Amino acid sequence: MYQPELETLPREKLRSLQEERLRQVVAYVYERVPFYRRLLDEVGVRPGEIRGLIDLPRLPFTKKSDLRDHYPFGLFAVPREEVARIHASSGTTGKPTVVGYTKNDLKVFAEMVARSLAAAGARPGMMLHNAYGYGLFTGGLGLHGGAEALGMTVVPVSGGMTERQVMLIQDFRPEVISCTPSYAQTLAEEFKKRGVSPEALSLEYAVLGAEPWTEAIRKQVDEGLGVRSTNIYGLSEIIGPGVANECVEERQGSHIWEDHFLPEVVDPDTGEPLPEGKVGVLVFTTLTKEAMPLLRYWTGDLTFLTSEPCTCGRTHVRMGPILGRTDDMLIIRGVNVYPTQVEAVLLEIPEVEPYYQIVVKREGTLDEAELKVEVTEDFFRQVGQEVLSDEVVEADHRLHALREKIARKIKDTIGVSMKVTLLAPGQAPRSEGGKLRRVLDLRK
Ligand code: ADP
Ligand code: K
Ligand code: ZN
Repeated sequence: MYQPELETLPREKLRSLQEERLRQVVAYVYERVPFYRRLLDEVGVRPGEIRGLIDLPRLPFTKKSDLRDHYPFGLFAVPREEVARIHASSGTTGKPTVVGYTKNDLKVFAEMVARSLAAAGARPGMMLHNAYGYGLFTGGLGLHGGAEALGMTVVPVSGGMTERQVMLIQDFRPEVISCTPSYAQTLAEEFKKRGVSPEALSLEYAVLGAEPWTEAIRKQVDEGLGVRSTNIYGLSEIIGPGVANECVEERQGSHIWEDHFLPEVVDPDTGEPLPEGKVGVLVFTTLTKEAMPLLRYWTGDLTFLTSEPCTCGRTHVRMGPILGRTDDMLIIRGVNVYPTQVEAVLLEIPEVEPYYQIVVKREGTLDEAELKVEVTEDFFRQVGQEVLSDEVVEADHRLHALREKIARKIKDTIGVSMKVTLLAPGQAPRSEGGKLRRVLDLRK
C-alpha cells in the first residue's frame, strides 16, 4: 500500500475524518464560490448547520450543467494565479468541462493515483507503460504523476501509434501498463497477430479505466497480455483517474479513496440516498480539493457501494463496476439498455469475442437495434466460410444457429429484440488509443 495507515483506517475514524472535512468544505465553498453561496442560501442551509454525514442529504446536488454555465473558471474557489494546472474533459457537444488544481490538489491527485497503482500491483522501481492520452484529458498526466509519486519509471507513450507501442513494450520490458480497456484489447490483438505469446511479454499488471468494461474484456486482456488487470475509476470533475481502484488481490469492486472523495449512491429519479448494494447514480463530494471543490457532484454513472470488509486490508468502501452512464443509456422501444448489459450476454457465448457495435435506427416510428458481433477465429475457421454475409449465414446451419442463440439470449436477458449480424474476426471497430464508442445511435 502507498499510504497504509490511511488506507486501513478503521471505519469509525474514517467517518469522523470525513465529517470534519465535510464541515470544512461546506464553509469553504460558501465563503469563496458565489455559485455555492447562492445555492445554499436558496435551500436555506447555513454552513454551521452541517454537522456531519447525516446532514449530507440537505446539501444540493451539483450537475455537469452547472460547470458549463460557469465556463470556464466560474466555479474556482481560488484566484486564477493560484491554479497550477487546468484540465478539461472532451464533452461531446459544445464547450468542454473545465477543472482546475492548486499545487496541493496536484499532490493529492498524484497520491491517489499512487495508491491506485499500488493497489493494482505496481511497486516502486517497476516500469509503467502509460498509454493514456496526454493533454487536456486527465488520464495521461494523472497516471504519470501517480507513477512518479510511487517511484516507478514512467514511459509517457500516450495513446495511438500502436506499432510503436508494441515495439516499446517488447524492448523496454515494462511490468505495468495503463490504458483504456478497449485499447488493451487492441494491443493484445496486435501481439497475437505478430505471434508474440503472453508469456514472452514482460507485463504483469494492467490498470484499465476511463470507460465501462466487463469481465468479458478482463478475460481477453488478462489472457492476451498475460497480466492481472484491475479497474481504475475517476472523472475530471472530482480529480481525474484514481478516485477508486480495485485491489489486485480480490478484484471485487474498486476501493474509493474516501478520505478525499465522499461517495453516495442516490435514486436517479428522486435523488434520495439509496442503501448499500442498491444500484443508483454515484455522487461525490470532494473533501480536500482547493481549486474546484464540488458538493454532491452528480456523476451520471450507475453503480452500487459496499463497505463489506475486504481481504486486502483496506477499509475504504468499494464501488461495483459502472453499469452504464445515464448519458449512454439507450431507450429501445421503451426498454432501457446499457451497452455493458449486451457485453455481459456476449461473455456467455463462447463462439464470439467481446468486439461488438450496437447500431440503433428509427424505421418509421419503431426503433430498430442491430448488434454486430465478431465470431472467434476458431469458430470462423471451423465454419470455413470466407465472408459472413446475410446469405451465407442463412445457408450455414452453424452460423444460423449461433445468430439465433445470441438473439434469444439478448431478448431473454435484456428484454429487447435485436437483429444480430455476425462479423468475421477483425471487422468490429477497435480502439486506436482512447475511449471506444460502441454505440451508434442514428436516431438523433
Ligand atoms: P471525458 O468526459 O472526456 O470522457 P472524464 O475522464 O472526466 O473525461 O470522464 C469520466 C467518465 O468516464 C466517468 O464519469 C465515467 O463515466 C467514465 N469512466 C471513467 N473510469 C471508468 C471506469 N473505470 N469504468 C467505467 N466508466 C469509467
Ligand atoms: K506477461
Ligand atoms: Zn481490497
